[in-house]
Amino acid sequence: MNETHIVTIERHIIEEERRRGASGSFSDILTDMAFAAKVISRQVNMAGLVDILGGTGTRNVQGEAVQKLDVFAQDVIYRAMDHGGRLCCMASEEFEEYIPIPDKFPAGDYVLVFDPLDGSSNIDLNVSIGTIFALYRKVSDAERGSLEDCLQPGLQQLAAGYVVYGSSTMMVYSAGRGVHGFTLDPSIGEFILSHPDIRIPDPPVRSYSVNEAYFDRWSPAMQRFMTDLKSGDASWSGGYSARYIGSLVSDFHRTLLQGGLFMYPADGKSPKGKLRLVYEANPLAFIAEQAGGAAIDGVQRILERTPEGLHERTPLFIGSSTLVEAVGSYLGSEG
Ligand code: AHM
Ligand code: MG
Repeated sequence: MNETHIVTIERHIIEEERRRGASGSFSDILTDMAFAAKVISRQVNMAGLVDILGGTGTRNVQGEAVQKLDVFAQDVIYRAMDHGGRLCCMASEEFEEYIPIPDKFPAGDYVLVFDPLDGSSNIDLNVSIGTIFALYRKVSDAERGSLEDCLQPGLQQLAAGYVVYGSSTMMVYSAGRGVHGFTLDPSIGEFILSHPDIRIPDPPVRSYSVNEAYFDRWSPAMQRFMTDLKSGDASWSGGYSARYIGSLVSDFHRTLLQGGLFMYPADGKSPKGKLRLVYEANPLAFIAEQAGGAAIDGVQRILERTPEGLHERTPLFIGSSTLVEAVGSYLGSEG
């Protein structure tokens, strides 16, 4: 008889809650997130069929073109979360300000931050995209949250996760007790545990992930690291393949499963890098560390940074600890 247990994400979340002796609110938010992910996944799969491709003609707060599927994903997550009485506020990459739970609904003690659909420039190309999220506990006295609640250091995250809409849809989450991956079976509409207790391999499969077209804009230390990574004489250098999808969740997902190093450095054009600390770097850093990996901005551990703004950008180096330490030893000495 096949002894493998079949565990749905809902069952897993409830069992985690029992182990922690938690209240249930927290589990309900994760379960609602899994539900929203299924709805978004269905729509992503339909994107080539329905008249949803292309821009809406509007721009988000970063000045980038917003595509219809981003708006859809934003709306689904918001509507799955606004009325449950568990959140006090939310913050989304698509909104300039944080979003208090409306007065008509009860407010709770948790804060949800999310990037509803990352990598949206890839939608038209049938390249994998993703959703990223994190949960914090409210720290202010404001009933419906405040900016302070959304700008907590990543170390305060209670849970974080992402969904990758790839050749299959997967949801990966951590509530501070390891990292667990679930694959959506679309025929029954359930996320099933497929990757229990994920650890980032170290030593990794030798691959690095960076937009190397920007090499000339990088600092001398970053350029030196890249050159040495490929052909240096350190134990961690040489023998690499380059893998860059240009879709953060997918590039991170590969790095999580195979090990390696994902980089989005600062450069002459984007002195603070491109990725967002609150919505992208912090949740993925939490997951990387829970899986035995590491994440830095070049100098500092990502999770120790206190965000100054909701849409603050940061350089990001994330993956197998050995490689994150290696790049840190180059960039940390830059001065
Ligand atoms: P987005 O939030 O506007 O979709 O941009 C973020 C994306 C990431 O998914 C990806 O890692 C990065 O932009 C790629 O940027 P570049 O094209 O500069 O390499
Ligand atoms: Mg994004």
